[in-house]
Amino acid sequence: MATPSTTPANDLRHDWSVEEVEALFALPFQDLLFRAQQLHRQHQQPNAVQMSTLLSVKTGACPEDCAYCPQSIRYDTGLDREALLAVADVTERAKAARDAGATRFCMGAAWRSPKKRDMEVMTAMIREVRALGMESCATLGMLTREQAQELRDAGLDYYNHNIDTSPEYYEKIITTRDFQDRLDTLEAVREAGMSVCCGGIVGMGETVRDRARMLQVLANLPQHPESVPINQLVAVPGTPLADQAPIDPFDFVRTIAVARILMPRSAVRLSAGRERMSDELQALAFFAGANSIFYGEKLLTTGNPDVEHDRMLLTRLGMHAATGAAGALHA
Ligand code: SAM
Ligand code: DTB
Ligand code: SF4
Repeated sequence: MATPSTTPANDLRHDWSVEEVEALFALPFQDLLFRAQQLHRQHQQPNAVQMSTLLSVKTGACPEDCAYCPQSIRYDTGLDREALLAVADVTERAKAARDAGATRFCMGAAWRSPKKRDMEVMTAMIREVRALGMESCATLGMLTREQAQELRDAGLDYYNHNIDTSPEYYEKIITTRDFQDRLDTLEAVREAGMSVCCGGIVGMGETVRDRARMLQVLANLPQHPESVPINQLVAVPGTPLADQAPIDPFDFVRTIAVARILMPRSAVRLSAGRERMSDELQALAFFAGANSIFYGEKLLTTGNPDVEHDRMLLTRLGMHAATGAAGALHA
């Protein structure tokens, strides 16, 4: 097996074979974590954690059929549908997030893709978030090149668009769009000059090979995503994945470690699912190379640890909020 690059940024690999990635997953747990932590220390500040706060600016009634998602109109999850929030309300929430210590504000909308009128409101929200001195991020579904440019021109730093799983498992999870649609949007985001936030979900019944393929696709993109969210499925009653058995926590940590090894300069985010994780498991995920979290009581529609608890956790671990805006375009 080839040794992952450990030196200069321009020496990052984009040619991983799936067998190489599977071999990483198959390493003894301690060997894998040691290797990930070594790379982590070469490329990242070992005790800093980047904090993003999420806000669902348009909730529910999404026409897509993503099997994990409580916001799809096709599943009865008891979620109240909400219209697009007013700009002033979003500004207030962003300010509160900033005051609580978040450096990035991420706005999510349950759309297949934004419409013209939506774009006008979103660009206004992005300007407000930038004016607060925060990094901005949005996740609004598929984008055309023109829409990506419009968001960039409004000052959007990051666009989140996950590949979610392997190309092979994708059709078991989503039928209303295909894997290539996701890649096309990611390309449009890159071309517009924004930073890419792209990762996926584990614990949806996929195999280790699917996890390896998902990370292989991310690492072999022409440029690694600046931010790689690794979500653990939040199994929401009413969705097709409601009864999915949880992933073995060690396998979740392995996924983080392999992401760190494949994309040593990216921020790897310990994303959805933290509410179910012990402090000890989260510490292990940080050791494996996670250095970013969602910070705030809510993700989009489901819960997240409360901020006091997260602050305490970082303090107990001697970790701190990352300052500065690594990867940001307008820092
Ligand atoms: N509608 C847009 C889209 O799909 O790109 C943006 C919002 S969508 C909710 C953003 C991401 O949240 C999804 O791609 C998925 O990775 C993650 N997500 C949604 N529901 C989840 C769940 N129940 N558990 C874990 N991750 C979830
Ligand atoms: C990402 O990878 N995870 C976040 C964010 N990007 C948009 C969303 C998680 C959503 C979990 C389910 C919910 O709260 O609705
Ligand atoms: Fe809609 Fe996004 Fe949920 Fe899929 S993940 S149903 S596109 S909100």
